[in-house]
Amino acid sequence: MNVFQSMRPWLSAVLFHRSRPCAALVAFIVSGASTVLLSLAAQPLSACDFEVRDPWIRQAPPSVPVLGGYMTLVSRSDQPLTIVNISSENFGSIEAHETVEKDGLATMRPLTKLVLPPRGLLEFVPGGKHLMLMGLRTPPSATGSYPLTLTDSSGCTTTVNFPQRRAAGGH
Ligand SMILES: [Cu+2]
Repeated sequence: MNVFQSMRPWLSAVLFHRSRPCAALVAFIVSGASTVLLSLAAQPLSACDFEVRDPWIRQAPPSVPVLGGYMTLVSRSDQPLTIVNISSENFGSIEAHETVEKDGLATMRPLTKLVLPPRGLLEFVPGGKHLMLMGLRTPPSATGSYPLTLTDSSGCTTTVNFPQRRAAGGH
């Protein structure tokens, strides 16, 4: 039994649990394995089928209890992709909301599901979908950003730094 065969059960476990460090392991393992698997290694090491672009958090004085967060979620999946959790050690809780106009008033409603269309986008912008970051526990990093961890329905997680940005307006 060669090394690759002995690792096969473990390799399939790794392939089905696609977090970032596991993808690095897969690339490492397949680099010595068959040419079929080599095509996997040629993929970029971003493990999840989604990507977070242009993340930012609206800068606010410490007295403001809730911060607004924005980003563009991009799917590389051919299937609808659901984000099931967004969390950060810096905040007690994070919710996704949508601002809607009702009787001439802007109100917010929680988004119960975050579904990205196949190979499509979900945009979080001021006045539209946004993240509400509540219960600040720890200040931002020295560079002024907050790490947020996003999890999809396959269990794949990615952590992205959200820098603070000055911007006028509400959520
Ligand atoms: Cu809100």
